[in-house]
Amino acid sequence: MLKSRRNLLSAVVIGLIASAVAMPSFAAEKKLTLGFAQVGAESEWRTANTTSIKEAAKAAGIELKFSDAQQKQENQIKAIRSFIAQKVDVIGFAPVVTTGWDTVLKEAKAAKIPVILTDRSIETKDDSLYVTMIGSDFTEEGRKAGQWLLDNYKAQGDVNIVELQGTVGSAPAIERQKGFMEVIKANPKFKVTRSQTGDFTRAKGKEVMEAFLKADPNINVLFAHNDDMAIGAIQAIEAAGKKPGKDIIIVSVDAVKGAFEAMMAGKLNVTVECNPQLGPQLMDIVKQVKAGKQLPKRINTKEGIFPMETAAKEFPNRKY
Ligand code: GYE
Repeated sequence: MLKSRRNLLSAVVIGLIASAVAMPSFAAEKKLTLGFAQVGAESEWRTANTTSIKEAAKAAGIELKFSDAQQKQENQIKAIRSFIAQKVDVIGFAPVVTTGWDTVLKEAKAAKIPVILTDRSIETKDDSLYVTMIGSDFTEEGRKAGQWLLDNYKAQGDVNIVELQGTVGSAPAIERQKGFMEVIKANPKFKVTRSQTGDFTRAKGKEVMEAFLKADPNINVLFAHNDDMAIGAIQAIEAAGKKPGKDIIIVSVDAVKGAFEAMMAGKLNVTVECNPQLGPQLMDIVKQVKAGKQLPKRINTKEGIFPMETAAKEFPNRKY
């Protein structure tokens, strides 16, 4: 009895010493927490982006606090403030628009929480407010869309182009438009006659295209800043008794599965790829930032372009 008590006691003592020794390494392995403020769930691209971030956080053993801002800047600002209050290790966010972030980012900086931008860039005079920005080159995407059009549309007379813009003030809307215009101005026959926002959604893409079709019976080309708006517009074009992909040539961006389906049905002519699978790269960067590594200010993702003729062959390989 006495002996076994002593044994028990020494076992407890050994246990305590072991756990004390194990303590520092246990502390070093503390899970990192990432607060991520997402734009919303406006498009197929966005839902694929969210899935990628959630899956990658799990795989990397990072605790993710996720917030959906429903495409509203004030909601993103609120989410960032709440991440600061919760003392997360790193904040990531995809800024819905480019301007208006300095105040909240200064608060994050004062709290010594590093910020990583994903997908969309911001405009600021103070580059120290974020560590790095990981995402696509939207201007280049716009150029690719414009170049495809110049190379493939056999213009007899003037080419009447309408444009469905993304969210007003967002980096992809500003830069895709810029890249597209930069390229098509090489041929003065190509003219953008109408341009309005469809906020990157199918419903608004459809609604605005309906208005375009009512106002103008002679539209030759639609340039949509994303596939969802193009898909909404396809419905409007069909409802107006026209053939999308033939009567009206459609050029869009993202290369989501829905666009491949539309291309295989002959209703969408081309989509420029924009890769939403930023999750694994983001988690890597979170770890590097916490390890004190120096990172470049901008990390670009690589992407291609898919014309209609390639859709059936590519479709089985598409991941989003
Ligand atoms: O093209 C669009 C989404 O910021 C790249 O946002 C992203 C864009 C994408 O809603 O579908």
